Amino acid sequence: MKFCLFSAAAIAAAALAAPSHAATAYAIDFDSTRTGSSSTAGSIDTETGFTSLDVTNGGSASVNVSGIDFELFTTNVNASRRRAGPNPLTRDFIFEEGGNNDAVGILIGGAGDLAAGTWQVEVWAWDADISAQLDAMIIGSRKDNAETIHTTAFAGSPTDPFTFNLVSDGTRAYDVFVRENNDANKTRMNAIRLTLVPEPGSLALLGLGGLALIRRRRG
Ligand SMILES: [Ca+2]
Ligand SMILES: [Ca+2]
Ligand SMILES: [Ca+2]
Repeated sequence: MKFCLFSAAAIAAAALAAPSHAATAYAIDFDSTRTGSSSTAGSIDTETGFTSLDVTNGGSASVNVSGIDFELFTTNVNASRRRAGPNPLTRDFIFEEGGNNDAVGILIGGAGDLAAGTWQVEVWAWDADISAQLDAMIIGSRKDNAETIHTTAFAGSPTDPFTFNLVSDGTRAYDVFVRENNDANKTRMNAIRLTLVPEPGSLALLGLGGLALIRRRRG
């Protein structure tokens, strides 16, 4: 019997073992000083609790957060803007427009970088100056470049993200993208946040493991 309890503790310890990147949340605000195609008179304005990714010059801008390189990617030539409103998170963004199926996105490092588990993904997509044209955008994710589409009809929001779950196996490469699905061929991406969802099974095992340790000490 004691052997069984010890096994439970060992399994619980394994569940606790830190992956290569142990962070349980990544929050990135795409920031830009670009107020026009040839003007960068704005200021970098980062939302509280978010890491700044300076996308002023677009391209493949990147930022390392807790060991993972978050890097922009795009289907064509991307660009950024900073608007007057409405808040530090959604006033600045990377964008792509002009062509059918134009998309922008962000790589979550490379193969094996995103720890195994279920991640809640929040994507902010908004542009206060052209909000009426953003009547529909596609939000998707990729696992080794294989797409999963999570919505085809996100109309954007000055405050609220589109939210979905992404399951990582801890070995593949993942990314998240926004693709136009509107007559204006316009897409925007303002910020992203990933939050690890606790696994009920792991919590149960941890409870068992803790119990086993207590019993061993008493026994
Ligand atoms: Ca932003
Ligand atoms: Ca910002
Ligand atoms: Ca279109």
